[in-house]
Amino acid sequence: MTANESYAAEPGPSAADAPAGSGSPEGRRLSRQTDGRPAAPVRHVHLGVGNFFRAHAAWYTEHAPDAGDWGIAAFTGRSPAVAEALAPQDGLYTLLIRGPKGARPEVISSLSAVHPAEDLEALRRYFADPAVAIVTSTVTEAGYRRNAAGGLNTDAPDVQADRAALTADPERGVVTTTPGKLVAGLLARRAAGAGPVALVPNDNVPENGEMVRRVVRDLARLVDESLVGWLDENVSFVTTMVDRITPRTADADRAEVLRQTGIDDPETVPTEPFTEWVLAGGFPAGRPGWDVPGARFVDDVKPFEQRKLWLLNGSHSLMAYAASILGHETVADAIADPEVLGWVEQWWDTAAPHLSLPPADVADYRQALLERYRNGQIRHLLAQIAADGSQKIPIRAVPVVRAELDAGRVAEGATRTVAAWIAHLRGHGAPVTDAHADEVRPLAEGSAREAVRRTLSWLGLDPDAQGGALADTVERQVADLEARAGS
Ligand code: CS2
Repeated sequence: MTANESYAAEPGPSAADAPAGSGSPEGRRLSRQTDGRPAAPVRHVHLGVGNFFRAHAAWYTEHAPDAGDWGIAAFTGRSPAVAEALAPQDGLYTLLIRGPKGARPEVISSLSAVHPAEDLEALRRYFADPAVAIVTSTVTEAGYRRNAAGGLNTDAPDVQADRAALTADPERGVVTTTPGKLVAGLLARRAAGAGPVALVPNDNVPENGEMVRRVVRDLARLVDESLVGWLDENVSFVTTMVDRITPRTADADRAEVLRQTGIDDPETVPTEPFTEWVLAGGFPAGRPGWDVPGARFVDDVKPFEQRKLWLLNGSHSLMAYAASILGHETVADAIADPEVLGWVEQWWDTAAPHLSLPPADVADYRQALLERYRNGQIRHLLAQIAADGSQKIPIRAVPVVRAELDAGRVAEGATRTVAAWIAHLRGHGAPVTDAHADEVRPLAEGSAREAVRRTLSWLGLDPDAQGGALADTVERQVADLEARAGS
């Protein structure tokens, strides 16, 4: 069965109906001896092991025909506890694939080792190993430490500290940022003569391969100019579009795994049946057969990236801000509200003409998205999606607002997402959690008019565009949403 065939198991009794005792922590723990494949030799390093990586790339490796040759060594990111929690279960965990009709647990064996983020000795050791061919990362948009122009933010104190540490001691300098770790690893690889490698970011950012190339080259230039030429010869930066809706783990997910399998897996990861991975770029030292479970290798990711960022992520952000103001908690709740559905459809109608994929593909994708959003087995919290709007709004909604302005229009379907974000920053709907909260929250202070003008300018949009119609429209939408708050 491929991942995109919907899983057709009949719903079982809910965990609440399970026989007494089956919900207790008496379940056994996962172990390679009884539940998974032997740990494969490490050929792939990952930075930022969270639920998404474990539902996505690790699943593709699990289903590659040569999985036994492609072990992953993963390093923690924002959830440092994962390394400790996975150790007693030999890196195994259960992926709970929640389709509309039921949930199917699957043990994933592809993580051969999990290290805490600060284990730089292990990181350098892997990079120096010629067997290691791939380095993936999912560290969120903010993790790459970019400035507004897309290069490395050399003013950030942690970037400066990494630069100083690597300049003073390239072999042992202590680094903390993602660009710092990649440069530290690449210095070790060059020193060991370990040959070419592919860096493969898996974050929802347009042209993510190019993004990583820029920040890595910028830091390399500051640390050791001669590394830049080596990078250009030896490192392939692969651009990707990644897609699989993966919420945070809830107690109900662990209870479902225990009920179905008798396994007590605190590291259960819930996900949906659908998955997509589109990649462009070379793998000079090889890669697993990820194409067999459905990954696509193309020359240009951009059409897929725009389709996904605008239609999926754009509507997610719209719902995260606007539907949470109406009191909805999850995507499935939100899309069941005809008013929210209308906003989402209006956004899609506005964005779709700016996509380059054939209209029939776009129509199919929209239909599939509605089915994915309506999957009530997935409790995807709007508050989770609302996080880090400062990184998301500029790439998910603003390009379409701008394309419409260029065509002489102020498109309400596109500006609503911006308006809803402004209302959110003003304290309505989902709480504000943002790596740049100190910068963006003040934008939305004061009267709605001031907030709109300041935020539009911050987003690089001219509030006076179309004779002031842009700011007027957004201000009216903010006022409408604020009037609905708590209603
Ligand atoms: C979501 C994404 O949290 C968010 O911002 O829009 O994580 C989304 O679920 C994934 O990109 C789906 O592939």
